[in-house]
Amino acid sequence: MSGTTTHQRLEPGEPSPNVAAAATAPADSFWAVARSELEGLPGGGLNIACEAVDRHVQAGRGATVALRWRGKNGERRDFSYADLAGLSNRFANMLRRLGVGKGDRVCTLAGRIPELYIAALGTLKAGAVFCPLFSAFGPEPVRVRLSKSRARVLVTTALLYQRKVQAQRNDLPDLAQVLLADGGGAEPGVHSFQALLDAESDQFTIPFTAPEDWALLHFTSGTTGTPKGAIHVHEAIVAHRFTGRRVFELQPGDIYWCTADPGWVTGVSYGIIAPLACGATLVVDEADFDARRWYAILEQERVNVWYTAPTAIRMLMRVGAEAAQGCDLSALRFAASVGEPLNPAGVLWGQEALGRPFHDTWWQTETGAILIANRLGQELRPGSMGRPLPGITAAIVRRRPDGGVDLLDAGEEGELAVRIGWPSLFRGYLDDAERYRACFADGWYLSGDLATRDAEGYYWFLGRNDDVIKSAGHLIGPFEVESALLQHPAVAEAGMIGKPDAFAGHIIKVFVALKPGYVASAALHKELLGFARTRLGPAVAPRELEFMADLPKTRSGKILRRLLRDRELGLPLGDLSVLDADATPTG
Ligand code: 6R9
Repeated sequence: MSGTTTHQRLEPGEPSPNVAAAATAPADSFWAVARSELEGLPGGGLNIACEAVDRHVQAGRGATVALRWRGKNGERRDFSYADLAGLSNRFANMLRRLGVGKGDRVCTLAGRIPELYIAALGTLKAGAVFCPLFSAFGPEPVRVRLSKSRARVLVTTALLYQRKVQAQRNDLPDLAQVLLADGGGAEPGVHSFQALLDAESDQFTIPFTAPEDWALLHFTSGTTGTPKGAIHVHEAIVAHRFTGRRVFELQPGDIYWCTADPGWVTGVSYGIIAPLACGATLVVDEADFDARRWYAILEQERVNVWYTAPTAIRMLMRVGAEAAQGCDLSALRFAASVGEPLNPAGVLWGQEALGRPFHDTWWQTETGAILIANRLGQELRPGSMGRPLPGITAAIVRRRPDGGVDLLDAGEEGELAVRIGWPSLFRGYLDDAERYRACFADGWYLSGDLATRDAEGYYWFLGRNDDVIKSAGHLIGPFEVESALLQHPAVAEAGMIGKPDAFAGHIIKVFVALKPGYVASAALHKELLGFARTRLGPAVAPRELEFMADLPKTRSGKILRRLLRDRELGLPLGDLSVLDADATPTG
């Protein structure tokens, strides 16, 4: 079970504070028009999977390929919209048989395998909440997320189950069923995904799901505390589809490839939902980054629209534009990027290598969909994230001590804020109403990103105002990393920073103070890095570790990670008045 909480708990379907405000926001009529383009369910209901899959079958597009899967070892499987409708119906029937229904959480822990996509859509059809976990997480982040989400069902593979979940089943009393994509288990409650699906009918009537019913749960990180579960509702599909059409200009039949893993928000909003909602063919590559493979996919699949990330772009740049030479990329109409700052060189390199510049886009787990972008047909400003989409009002603000915000002028640096009232704004952090409320002031959602706006309304990213980092595009919070190290008997204190890296953007570095009786040594250094990696998994593991006598802290005992970072980077150390006098950094 997740730990007890003192915070107010939102229940599925319960209106959250911003919803009422959203109804009166000026942008509302705009979104009402976007909403009217959707199919909906009888009686005013809305269901993401209906819009993403079933409506295309009903419109006679059932034979169009919805998902083209390319396996690690060269396998290829095509799933038409009709196939996907039938398979997700089977999954929804199976959930019903298992007693899993409205508001229940269904998690996946898997690479990019077809079962994940079937589970996601089937979960949404059943009115349950889809919660993806990244397959490169170690046992610790997996347990925390399964526990916090109170997952009833987990879809995974035999290997991932055995490595990351099995030993922790006793700590997960809510997890009643585990479905293995690659076979069954002798263990009770562990089933073969395929066998269960085969036993079900491919006909299913989606039960009524209200637009405000919970649909997606995405864990994300902040500076403090365990990961936060950002809740999205079925209404979010309005923004998914709208941005698919207005940013990517996706039409039925287009070939679209998003390289993001569905373990993170981009891989769900734009790696499953938006392209399907637009009737496109979604290309899914199971394999990890490989420049030649990627160019071959762009060429062979005749990809029209490509959505990737700065880390991948930097890796392609390293291999050199020559690798793309001789590839026929003439089908590519639009290339875009998200997740980290994309510098002008990356934008222009796209033009050189692919014949298309990369268009930067900005959004977050909490915003659910792209809000700011460089769009086709508008002037592209390399290095800028672009301009707010129609229906979105953004601003640069400064928080006032009284809890309100002041709007700043063009050219001034401040926090990027967005006027509430768009459909995919998150509706809460699971079990944490207080942290949710702290994201809003005076009718604005405060992003935590620092930026400026130029005279023409383009937004320019400056950094974050917290201690969270992006490593290879993955958002990582210090609490999780430091907590894992603190489990080692030798560790008294740990502080995480992001250290700039030419490819990953940042790598994780930790500073460690040892308990009395322990002595820093090369052997302990190696042991601690290995200890962290075993628990956290490769995606979240620190790459560098440094011993310190004491970590710099505020008088109230909070570790000053910014000071650690500035010191590491040789930057001026700024205002040290908050420092605890006994804990000035050594060395
Ligand atoms: C979609 C996603 C959100 C954070 C965000 C910001 C960073 C996203 C960016 C960008 C610079 C861009 N970020 N897009 N930074 N330029 N175009 O990535 O969601 O994982 O929640 O991360 O990513 O710092 O606040 P999420």
